Amino acid sequence: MKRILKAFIFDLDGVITDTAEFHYQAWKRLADEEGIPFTRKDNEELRGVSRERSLELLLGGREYTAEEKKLLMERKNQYYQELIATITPDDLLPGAADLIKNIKENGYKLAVASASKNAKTVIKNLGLVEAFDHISDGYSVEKGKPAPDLFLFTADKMGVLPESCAVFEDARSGIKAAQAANMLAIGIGPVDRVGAADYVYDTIADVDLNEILE
Ligand code: B16
Ligand code: MG
Repeated sequence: MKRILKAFIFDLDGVITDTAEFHYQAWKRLADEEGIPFTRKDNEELRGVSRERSLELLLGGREYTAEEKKLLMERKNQYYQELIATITPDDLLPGAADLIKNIKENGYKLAVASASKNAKTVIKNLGLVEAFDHISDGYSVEKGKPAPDLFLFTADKMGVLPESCAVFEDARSGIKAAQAANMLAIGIGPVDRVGAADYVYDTIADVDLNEILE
């Protein structure tokens, strides 16, 4: 059955702006201070997943108490917030602003669904607060990606059925979440990361809206 799209949901980090790099730098600073090996390749697995889960992946089974883990997450978040304070509209990924404008002008609803508790600050610094009908963030639902909850919550807020939504995602966990929500999944990035999506584009600038809407 042909899907009739009514809304587009954007992931934030790695789709609209490259905060994935800032997350990496903040985790790397923490990992270096703790003497834990952590590479850019390791960071790929942290894309789209919550801060708690990211820390578990970074610690890789090393023993820390719950209180120590809480402090480590606070420290990482402080480093991350120092980095995102420098964000301006110039930090939009090439093609993101045009795609958002194009979708809006064609009468579709638009939302952001990010796992990040810092999403609203990033969107404000990018100058995009007015661009979206709804913004879901790391405070919106209990269960993060790959669970479908964040995307289902976002569709509900827009008053649109899940099957009428398409999701732009750069993370494997995000593609899984979109598909679990019965939404059209559009992967942004390499095939080995987002190849399970219904459409795959290398970058947001390569997205062909006509192809998706055909
Ligand atoms: P925070 P997204 C995700 O955002 C990031 O991709 C992921 O790396 C990060 O751990 C997560 O947000 C939580 O972020 O620590 O700021 O709450 O890709 O879903 O927009
Ligand atoms: Mg992302």
